[in-house]
Amino acid sequence: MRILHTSDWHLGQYFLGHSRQAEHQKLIAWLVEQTRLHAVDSVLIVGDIFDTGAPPSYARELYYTLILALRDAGVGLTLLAGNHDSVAVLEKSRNLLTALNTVVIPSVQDDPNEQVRVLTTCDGKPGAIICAIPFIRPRDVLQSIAGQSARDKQESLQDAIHAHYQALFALAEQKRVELGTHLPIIATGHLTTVGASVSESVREIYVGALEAFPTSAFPAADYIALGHIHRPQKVGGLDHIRYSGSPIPLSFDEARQQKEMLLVDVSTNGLERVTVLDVPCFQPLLSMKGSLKELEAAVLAACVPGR
Ligand SMILES: [Mn+2]
Repeated sequence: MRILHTSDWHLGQYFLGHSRQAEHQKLIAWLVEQTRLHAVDSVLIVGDIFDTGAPPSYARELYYTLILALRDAGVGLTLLAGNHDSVAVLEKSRNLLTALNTVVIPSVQDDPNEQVRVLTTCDGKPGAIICAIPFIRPRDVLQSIAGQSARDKQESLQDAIHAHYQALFALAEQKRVELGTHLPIIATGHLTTVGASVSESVREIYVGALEAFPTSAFPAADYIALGHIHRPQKVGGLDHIRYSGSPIPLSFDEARQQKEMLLVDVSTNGLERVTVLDVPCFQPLLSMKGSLKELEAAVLAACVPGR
């Protein structure tokens, strides 16, 4: 089956006094067209769907527009919460969205079966098993222990996240046996891994608790779809552990990055291939430095049509 991996949409971002609404509208239209052109079965958005915990109405409207458009296109959608998302906001419409072919995972669930799911192809056949893991808040997996040092806390959080991945992966393997076909297993995550390069708009998570998760602590999934880091990249040079990055630049230091989404083909043989889809730039960003006089000239030069 073919999965499209993206993350960090930040719907509702208010960037230096400007709304990103028009860019996100174009992005949704572009994405829906890509799913048609490339025969995508299922889309994964790996966290930071919204920019803030209290997204403006137009951002919620964009969210529903995206969900309806993919439903109409017959494409599955799995949405994971990121550190910017409010668990309560995503939780509120979750049951309703189930009826629209959309799975929303706002937080770690009490019943692990909620997070280990079969992804189907457009024609309804099982294509993969997903361990749908959102941004993990320490309170989701840890009980606080009095007298722990900062270092102890960091270690126990890392151990708890590792245990969560292993438990879901074991459940996925069990489901695979029950289904009787060697379905590929995909895992997700919204976190910083060791060695990933960040940008200005990435809010540090796990400060004082866990700064970066070691790549070796992930389970042996066929593909690990990550979010949180806005620059697209492979992790540790590995083909199967990747950040898709954000689809639009969210800070000036991201302006020169070619933004991407990833087409991930998996089969009963595991990961077949990952194809990079370049996202068009819907709104160029430019930062310039200089005296007022120099800036005036630079702004005029930048405004020349066709530049
Ligand atoms: Mn983000």
